Amino acid sequence: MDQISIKDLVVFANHGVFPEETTLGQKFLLSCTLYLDTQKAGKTDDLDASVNYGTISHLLTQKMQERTFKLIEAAADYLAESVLLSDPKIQAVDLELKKPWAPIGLPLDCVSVRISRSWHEAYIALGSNLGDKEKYLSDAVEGLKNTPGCVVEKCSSWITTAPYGYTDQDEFRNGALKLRTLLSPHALLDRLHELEQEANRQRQIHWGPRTLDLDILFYDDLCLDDDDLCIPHVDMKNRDFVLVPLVEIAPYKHHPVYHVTLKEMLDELKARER
Ligand code: PH2
Ligand code: MG
Ligand code: MG
Repeated sequence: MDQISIKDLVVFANHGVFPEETTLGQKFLLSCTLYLDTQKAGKTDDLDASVNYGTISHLLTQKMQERTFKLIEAAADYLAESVLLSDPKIQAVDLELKKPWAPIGLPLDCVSVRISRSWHEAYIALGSNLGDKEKYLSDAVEGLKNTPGCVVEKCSSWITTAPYGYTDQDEFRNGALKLRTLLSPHALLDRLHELEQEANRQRQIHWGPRTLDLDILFYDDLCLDDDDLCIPHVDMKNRDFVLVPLVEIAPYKHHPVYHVTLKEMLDELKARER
């Protein structure tokens, strides 16, 4: 993707672990590369089709000076996120924060941290089979809309489904949504667990009745399997309550492991069930 870069912007600010750093302040150097499509601006010569590097430089200066962080890691994370939130045209950012006067009592050229942050695309499954099911689902959508660094881009309608797996329980309301997010997979999972807790979810029977279940189905084309998280979500090829709402919002999305579209997965499931 195209890049616009800013190199060694000088900012005087008050970040640091040592008290003298937060009281006296010191010089920092900021470099950042923005990833965006510049072709339209290239063809039209119109600044509105691109991102103004002057605006970004002022934003970086203002964000550097409006708060005090102990760690350059924390300052860099805050800056990168502020840049990504400032204009939806910016897909990703690399950011380097240098501290040339780090007061450690030794002669060094500078210390620095360098990070990369970007928007990601995630799909979430929603389910409820206890209490006011639709209210739990719509509160979860609102909760995600109100989560910093999360934009709900599409949401399916809610469907009623028979319980799958453990069948001696009430029918479900299910749905799916598409999210643009700055959260990592595990940070997103933590946020989903918070929303389940806000719905007073009790974890008693495995696969048992629940007020709210939020599962990550896809995160970009990532394949991940660790103790807390498995992406893509397991067993979706056998679950119409996942595939039907997903196909409503993303029929032609490819499954990163099976390499078929979601619509093909659903058609295949229906053929098996016949
Ligand atoms: N969720 C389960 C187990 N079974 N059945 C339906 N119909 N809908 C669900 O959301 C569901 C289920 C485990 O998460
Ligand atoms: Mg589930
Ligand atoms: Mg779950």
